[in-house]
Amino acid sequence: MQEQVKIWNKDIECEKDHSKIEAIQLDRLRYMLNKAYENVKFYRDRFDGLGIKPDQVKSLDDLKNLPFTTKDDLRDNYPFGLFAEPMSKVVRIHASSGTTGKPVVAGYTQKDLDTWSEAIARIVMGAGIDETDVVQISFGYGLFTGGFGLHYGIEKVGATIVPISSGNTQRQLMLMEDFGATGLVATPSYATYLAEIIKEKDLLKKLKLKYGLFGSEAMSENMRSGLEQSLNMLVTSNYGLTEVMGPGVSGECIYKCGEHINEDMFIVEIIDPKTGDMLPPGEAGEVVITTLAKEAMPVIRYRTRDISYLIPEPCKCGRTSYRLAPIQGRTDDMIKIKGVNLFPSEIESVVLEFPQVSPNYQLILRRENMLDNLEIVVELVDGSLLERYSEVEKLSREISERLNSVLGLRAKLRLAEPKTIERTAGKAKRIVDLRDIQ
Ligand code: DLL
Repeated sequence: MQEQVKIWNKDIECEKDHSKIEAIQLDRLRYMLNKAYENVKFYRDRFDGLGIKPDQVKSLDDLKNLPFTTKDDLRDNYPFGLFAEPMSKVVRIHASSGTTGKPVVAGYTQKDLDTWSEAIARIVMGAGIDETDVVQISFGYGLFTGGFGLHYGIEKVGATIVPISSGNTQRQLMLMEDFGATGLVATPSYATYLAEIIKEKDLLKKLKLKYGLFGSEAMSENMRSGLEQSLNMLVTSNYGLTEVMGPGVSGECIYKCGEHINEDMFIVEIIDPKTGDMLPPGEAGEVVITTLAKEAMPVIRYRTRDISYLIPEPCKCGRTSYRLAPIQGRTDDMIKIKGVNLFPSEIESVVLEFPQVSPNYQLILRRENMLDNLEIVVELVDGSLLERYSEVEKLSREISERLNSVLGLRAKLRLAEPKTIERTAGKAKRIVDLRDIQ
């Protein structure tokens, strides 16, 4: 069936004259900079230290003269040091899960929550959702921004929400069938797990799924097409991070050709991670985000560590906003093996070309003889293959050759029994780094 283009806020999303959006951006940027300077000691000290006054920013181009904000800056100001509003105006706190140390905290005023719902309403409608849909939200509801973040935007477009949160997979599937969910909101990893059980139980024919709105982690094209097939749905990705709001920065429309940025709410730049210089559209580098519409916690030039590039051309859906290409990975997840730099998603993409392997994999890093070594562990779809030695050998050889020819990567490959890699209801842990504990 031909998918229909749906647009929540035509005035903003389809503005033909991009200079009008840029005028909004500049206006909001100048307001936000002054507010951050007046109310947040961290920004005031930093600007004063560099001899910069917010009023010196006269054009969007001047943004490049402003200092970056990093995750360490957020940690140093934990928990509420970057808030630009008194706590009496802050109505919600979220925080990133952060595996070590203190989490990154985000605060929201009532107006921020309204802005957030608007950002999400545009994204989910772009991905196909409207008031006729029943959407199961399988993101965690809690400090994580995913559950609550998607919730209010989906409610705003009038869809029926099933706020089941993450985990309890059997119950997820029962309600998915009983309530006739047409939309699923989850991480691609959790969707992969759900798809696995759906296949085992032969449930697909009982489900009405049409749209998968996935985010919070990278998803290769091969992972996407696998999910589209196994769940018989249109899969889009949407992007965001706790530091600047949560989900809502950008999202793919039904044409899946880059994520439309909510440009009146965020300025997204791409920089060279080494030099900090701004890069032109089309060139990949680190995503840097400035918030334009956050009251409680404005963030100036936040270095996300995510790698992507900008696509300026208008999309055939009618939206004119710049798009963000799929996030390739995070600079801190980049693996360097024998002089080759790689993101997990690149390895994923090659491995998933082979129908004999499932989308469950792990990358194990070890240090041997002073060198970093990578072992790629991939689960087989059919465990009985392991009993047929020559077939295993052949498949291993084919995958290894493909990894070498596409990525220049020579790594140990292990084909594992099905279900030996831990499943997750949230973000998958792809990299297991054993280098420091050997
Ligand atoms: O993951 C916010 C979110 C929730 C986005 C739900 C989309 C859907 P954090 O936990 O702070 O926030 O993690 C942010 O996750 O810097 C990226 O590295 C990664 N990430 C988020 N969305 C995508 C995506 C949420 N669509 C970090 N593709 C970000 C690739 C993503 N990576």
